[in-house]
Amino acid sequence: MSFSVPQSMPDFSSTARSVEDYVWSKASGSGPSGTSAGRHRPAESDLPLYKDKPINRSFSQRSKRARSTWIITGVLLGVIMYMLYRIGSSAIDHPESSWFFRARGGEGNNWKDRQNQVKEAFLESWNGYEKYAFGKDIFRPVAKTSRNMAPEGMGWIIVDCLDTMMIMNLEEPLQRAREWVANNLTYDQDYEVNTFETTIRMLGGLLSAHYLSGFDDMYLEKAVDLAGRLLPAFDSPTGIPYASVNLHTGVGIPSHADSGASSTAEAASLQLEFKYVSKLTGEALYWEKAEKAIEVIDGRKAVDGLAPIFIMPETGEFRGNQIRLGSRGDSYYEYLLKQFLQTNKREIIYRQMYDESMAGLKSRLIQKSKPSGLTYVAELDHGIDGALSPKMDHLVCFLPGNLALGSTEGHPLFVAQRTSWTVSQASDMKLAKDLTRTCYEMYKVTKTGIAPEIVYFNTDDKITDDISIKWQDSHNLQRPETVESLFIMWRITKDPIYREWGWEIFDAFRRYAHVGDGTGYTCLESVNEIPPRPRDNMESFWLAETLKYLYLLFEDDDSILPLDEIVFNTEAHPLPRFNMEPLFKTGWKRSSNQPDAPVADAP
Ligand code: DMJ
Repeated sequence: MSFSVPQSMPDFSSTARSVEDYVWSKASGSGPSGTSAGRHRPAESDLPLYKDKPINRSFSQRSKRARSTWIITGVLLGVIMYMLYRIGSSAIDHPESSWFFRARGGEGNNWKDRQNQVKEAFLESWNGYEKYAFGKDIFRPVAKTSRNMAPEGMGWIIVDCLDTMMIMNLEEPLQRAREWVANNLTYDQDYEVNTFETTIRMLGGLLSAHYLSGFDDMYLEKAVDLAGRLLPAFDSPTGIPYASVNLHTGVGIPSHADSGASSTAEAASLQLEFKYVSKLTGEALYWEKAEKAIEVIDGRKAVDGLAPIFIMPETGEFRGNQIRLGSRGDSYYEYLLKQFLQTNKREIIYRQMYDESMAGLKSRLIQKSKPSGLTYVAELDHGIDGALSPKMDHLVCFLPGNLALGSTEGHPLFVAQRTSWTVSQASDMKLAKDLTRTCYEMYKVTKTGIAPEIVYFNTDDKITDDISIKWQDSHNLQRPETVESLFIMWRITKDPIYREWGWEIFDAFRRYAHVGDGTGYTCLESVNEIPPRPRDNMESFWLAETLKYLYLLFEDDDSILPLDEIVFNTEAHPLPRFNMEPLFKTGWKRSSNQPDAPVADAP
């Protein structure tokens, strides 16, 4: 089997897709040609039925033809470049002063090489995992030990990084990973999982692997099985998902902490995955359950779109009044925007909610530190009218990338500015730039050059440091949010500073988080100790997100995973944008007095 990064995205609106939608609308009786005389209407227990679907084979064939053309063009260009280089360097004794050297950008033009170094870091981490922990959910690279979370393992690390291997063209390890998934992975286990984490990492990972592999049904089969096992999490009186669910018994379980409340981010960051399962299976149930959660949250009418971070599945009421864009709040805002993008900007309701929240963010949470005036996002510990806390989680650093994505909808900045460029778009982009700088500074201020989990910004005129770190917050968990934003900022603005910052961050990981004996990279106890003590663990998102985003940051070809054609889920798993018609629609309306929004044009 040969894997390569797709040169074009599958097109759900293609002729093949129309046939597919037709077949599926007939089969499910839910489309425009609804009645299905003589056809079997699938009951819920019949899933998965996707095996019967016609598959858009032309995608991989098109991709092969495009590859051949690129290879020939690439070889020719390579020969020409080599000849020019020889001419330039033989004419002048000191090549570094030659026109050709300068034209290449001097020492700076080494992004391919840097990208390869990221790939090597991935391979080293993977090889350590494969040698000492293959198939296990948790890997301690220093002790070289491992263990499972579920009795038979969840595929926690393997499934989370399948698509990174595809993107990096790591064919052999990918084959071994695929075999493990095909032969060893079962989700039929009497085990209670976190609904959100399992959805974004496992379901998202399988869906993305299905998509990037050119629709390998093995991954989809596992995904649909898992989605069915996760669905009972939504069976609360309100439709707000429970924090956990037992994969075998199919029982949703309220959080054991927080008085049974679900976190708002967790309840509202399942939609991209479940909606894509609906699209692939033609079965509306996943869609409906997932969107219901957003309807309930919107019904609580959070002031200025800033939702408290806990919500009760039993009543649909917020619990407490803490508001933040860090832990338990973050991806609620991310998925508002991305739901709008995922369905090709048809579901304007999510764009409205997102815009409302971003306006609330700007008016209530954005602050400047002293003395340097770094822009940061404060928290509200005591409700919307309470005092601001200058604490910011590293998790918030997803926000600059998200703001940039919302500003241009994934298009390059110069394109967006040419077509229509509103005050609000410009303001989102400005904030995105300012916050990206702040997130970078969170790395620069530490002794290792690696960011801690949480920082505090200074608001006092007498203190000279903008950023301070409490010892209990000084650990690093290999989190991706800053490099995620750097990647998006680079793609959208093309300002090379974002690549340079990403390289500095990667270099700091190599210096201080590298285990050193071929087992990869570890979390750290404190980013302000040299040498740092390992917090012996490799997070699955080190492979799934951090290294993937760094690799993509150093990729020159923007047609690889183009931001205006795909959406990354919150675990960095790319999923295609698609048209929801004819089978699906937004099944709810906002209860607040929102003006009717114009219907967005399909792209
Ligand atoms: C990941 O699982 C996801 O990015 C999630 O949205 C936040 N936490 C981790 C990474 O930090």
